[in-house]
Amino acid sequence: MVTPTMPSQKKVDVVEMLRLEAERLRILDLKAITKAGSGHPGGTLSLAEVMSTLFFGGIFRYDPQEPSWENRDRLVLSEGHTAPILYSAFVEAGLKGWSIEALMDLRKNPDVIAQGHTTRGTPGVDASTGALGMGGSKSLGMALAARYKGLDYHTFCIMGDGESEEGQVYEAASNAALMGADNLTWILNRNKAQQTAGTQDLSHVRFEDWYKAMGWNVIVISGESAEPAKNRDYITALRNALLQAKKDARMAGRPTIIIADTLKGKGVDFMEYKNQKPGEYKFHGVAPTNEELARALPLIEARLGSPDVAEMTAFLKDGAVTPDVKRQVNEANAKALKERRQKLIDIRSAAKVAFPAYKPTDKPVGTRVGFGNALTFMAQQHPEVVATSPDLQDSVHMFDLEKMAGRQTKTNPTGAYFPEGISESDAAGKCAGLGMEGLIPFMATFDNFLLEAADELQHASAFGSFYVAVGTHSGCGVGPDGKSQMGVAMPAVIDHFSGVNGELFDMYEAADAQEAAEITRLIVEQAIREGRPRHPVYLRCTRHNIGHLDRSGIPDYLKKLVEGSYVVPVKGAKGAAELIVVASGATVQESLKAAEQLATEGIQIKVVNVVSLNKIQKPTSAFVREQLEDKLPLVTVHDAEPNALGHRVKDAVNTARQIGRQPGIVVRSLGVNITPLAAHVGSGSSEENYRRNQLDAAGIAAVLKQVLNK
Ligand SMILES: Cc1ncc(C[n+]2csc(CCOP(=O)(O)OP(=O)(O)O)c2C)c(N)n1
Ligand SMILES: [Mg+2]
Repeated sequence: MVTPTMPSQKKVDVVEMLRLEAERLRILDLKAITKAGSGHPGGTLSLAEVMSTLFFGGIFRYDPQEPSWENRDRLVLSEGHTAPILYSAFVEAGLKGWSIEALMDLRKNPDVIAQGHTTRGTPGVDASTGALGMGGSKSLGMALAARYKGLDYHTFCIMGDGESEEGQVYEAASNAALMGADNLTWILNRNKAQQTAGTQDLSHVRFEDWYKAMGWNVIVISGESAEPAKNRDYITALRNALLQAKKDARMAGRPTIIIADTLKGKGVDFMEYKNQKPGEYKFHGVAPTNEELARALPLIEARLGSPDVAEMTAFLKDGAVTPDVKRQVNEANAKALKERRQKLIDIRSAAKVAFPAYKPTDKPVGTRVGFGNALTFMAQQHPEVVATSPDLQDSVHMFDLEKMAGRQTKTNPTGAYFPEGISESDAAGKCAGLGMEGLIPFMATFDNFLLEAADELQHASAFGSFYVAVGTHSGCGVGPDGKSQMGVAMPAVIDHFSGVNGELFDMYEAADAQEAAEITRLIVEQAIREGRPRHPVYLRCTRHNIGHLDRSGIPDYLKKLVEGSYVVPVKGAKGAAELIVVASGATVQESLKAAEQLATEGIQIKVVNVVSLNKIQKPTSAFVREQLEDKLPLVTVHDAEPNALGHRVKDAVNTARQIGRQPGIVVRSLGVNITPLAAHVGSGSSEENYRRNQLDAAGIAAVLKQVLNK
């Protein structure tokens, strides 16, 4: 493996230069925050030495001319509010796109690159952060992607001590240890304080014990003082620890955490945290005034002195990779990537896997089965497909994928199944990291348990991460397990993350197992053909068994699937329809049965299957253009919270009006009633739960007749 550049000047005192550079970063950082008039000086000041050492101490591999160089090391600043100190390092490193002026535009408006919290798209920023607790999982996903793809980049993540109270940090730490992710190094900014209090006032965890107990390699270094001699010792220890962590990569079998024992506000006496009582420390989230800045700068400058400008400039330049090393790194990684890809293909080639092909007469199955079988097939075809499930691998049908492609462990880096404990947030965040590195990750759990990762899902849509979140066991059809296992809210939740036009989240729900398989194939093939989308994808499946639709009367079925909805022919229907039933998922077939029953009574119903509930409202959608009928009333049917589908169909009706059509109105939205005391859902058969919510064929037919006054 190629090692990164090292500051090469023989005569230069590297540690002293890093110390001086940390002080220069402090000055830039405080000036930017003061100018912005808002920000987090305390946390940023405690990270000055970390940034200086990472970027200029021969640790972090980067090319300032190509900030998104594919073989750069990765850095996730999980405590995203400390962004200005990272930006200051970018400026000093001469990262393309950055300048003092850009830094001084901090927080100015949504166009500036110096956003208040680190945001992807900014040169040098590898992950969007700011909602605390989420960066660790992303860093883990990035590190595991490197291992899977055979690449040698190292992933770093910086976290706050207060931030570490977030449960997801534990989830990610536990999984990183399980996976033996030794190409991953976390740096804990143990500066003793958080927003409203000292960290000891809100948590008594001893990080060294905690991480050791989880199986991490733990290094504690002391850096509470900016006094030059003490700070030199800190920087020396920090640099050695970071060098060691990189050296151990792919050998140690466990991730490293460097607990950097610092002080909040380090280096500016009146900004330092000094065991103030809760509520009394000022400089967490308050920018210095101009007067405070004027008092702070001399304190820093006194330790900085006046370093030789030419020497400093040369030293900073030396932090970057040289063209020679870059070439070697590129060559080595291109070769490794090619070899690994071939190996992944070879491993999978022997397995006999077929794409699902259900016939209408086949035994009913849950749509999850169609999804799981198709996923195994797609993973065989495309080694970019990887999968995880928080301890529900059996329920979500991912065991076959593991059998075919192997389980990812420290001794089996080619496994496409990435095991995960009962940690939905970490699973989702890890998938975001895997997706950022070009893989096609699927994360599956019960539909209801996706809610545990709601912050990650929202984050993925807001910041454009790609992975596929699959919710199986959806709706009240789950049956005997009862209400806590019934996912009914997720379609509405995801829809609300998907933007006005649904462009921030692709949503799919399958009406039968074949449809789940086709959607799975569609998602993978689109990502391969058109490149990874800049948004996540949601697929909703059932646990309970449902029959198979007869698609023989549906021409161009796959094209219709892409359009987001299609008309399902009703057997025995004659003449013009009197009402449109719009259904999604498992209730499509119940609606169809209801329509077939009513057809025998001379009542004509049109049935539309909505595959993507957030596509139908667009003016270009097949639903608006072709499937709505003038004046016909609409009834929506969904095994979910009723307004999810109901709301989008109403949107579609509005859109149709705007383009000059005369659709009828939505008269009823059938869905699941989870009122605590009403006993509409609970343990019992799927049929019974459907019956109680009028989601079964008989219930739907009764509602339709009532609406039509028949
Ligand atoms: C999920 C979440 N909750 C709350 C906040 C508000 N917040 C921003 S910084 C902070 C304290 C962080 O403390 P710590 O991790 O110790 O950071 P540092 O001391 O380095 O500033 C809080 C509560 C947030 N950004 N995200
Ligand atoms: Mg802190």
